[in-house]
Amino acid sequence: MRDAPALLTVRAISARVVSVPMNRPLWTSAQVMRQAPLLLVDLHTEEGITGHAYLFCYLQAAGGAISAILADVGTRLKGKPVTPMLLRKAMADAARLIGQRGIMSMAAAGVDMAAWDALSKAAGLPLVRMLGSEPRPIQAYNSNGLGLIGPQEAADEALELLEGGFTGIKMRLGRPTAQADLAAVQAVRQALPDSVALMADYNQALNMVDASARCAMLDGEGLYWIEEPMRHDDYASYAELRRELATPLQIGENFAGPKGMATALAACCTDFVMPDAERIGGVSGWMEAAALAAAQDIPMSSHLFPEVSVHLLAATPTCHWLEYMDWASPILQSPPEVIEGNLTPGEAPGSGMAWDEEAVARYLVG
Ligand code: SMN
Ligand code: MG
Repeated sequence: MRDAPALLTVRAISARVVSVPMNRPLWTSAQVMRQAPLLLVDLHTEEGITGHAYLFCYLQAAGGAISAILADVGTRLKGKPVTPMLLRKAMADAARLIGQRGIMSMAAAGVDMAAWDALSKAAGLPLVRMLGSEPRPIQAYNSNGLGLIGPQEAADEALELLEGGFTGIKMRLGRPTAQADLAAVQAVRQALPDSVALMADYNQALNMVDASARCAMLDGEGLYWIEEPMRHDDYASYAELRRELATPLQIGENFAGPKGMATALAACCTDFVMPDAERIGGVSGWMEAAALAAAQDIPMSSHLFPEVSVHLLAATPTCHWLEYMDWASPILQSPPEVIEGNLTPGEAPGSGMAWDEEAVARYLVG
């Protein structure tokens, strides 16, 4: 019996770094960003279909580094079938000595997401249908802006962020004093209608002692979740903090693959999870993580990448909230639309992303 023919075969992988100005700066306790460094990944096939994915690189230099890794490792993928499981194994093998962490895992996630995009296009199906589900509206919270600004400014910006009918928004925390954070939370909460969920993100600003005091201070302030108050992987401290608080805890953007999430869940340290497509292992890693969350009935939200995440969440049994950022919108031919606070996966084959080449040329940096 001869082998079944491959649907698609990898011809090449190419990547470009763009630096896209943000409409609203991302002002976190760790870093202020005014430009989004994105790596646009294209997986070219012998059959003429190209799979697209982008990575958010945090530092522009990381974009160049991941691009160089893909140029090197990508040659190993040439001639292989576009089968996510096989490509994942090839990427893992290529990273066995350096380690499957950090930018190596981001590179692998980029290949995985681009492969799923190409496969879905070959099948003529949107990604959500390839994953066994179907398009439906997913509630989104507006995560643009709302950095470490003063209470009045924050309250004003919060109201602006409701445009599009959002039923949730996220503010950043981790100002120099607990009092300054409290004043900002109170001002924003008071300005928003009660029906709007207000999430808050510390970006790992606090140690356990401060987290305990500062989160207790915010516990009765109507926050929907408190995100990453401490170092992301100190699960024992998160478990302790969780026992002290009524407000749900949220972590997940730093889970390193589904195994990282499994370790966190075993520690019973969080109420909600929000994996990040590029750190959890692309589409393949996400679906494994979704199974873990489903097995324990943990509500699962997304981190960044609204374009792909809307497909993933629609195929996630414990789907919770989609994090909406507009950072990639300027370089996309059809950016996702927010309608009555929801994003809905389209019926176009793949993840629905196509580069606006004129815009890409404008923002190209590597
Ligand atoms: C965040 C921080 C830095 C870059 C992107 C996103 C943030 C979030 O932690 O959850 O939105
Ligand atoms: Mg966060």
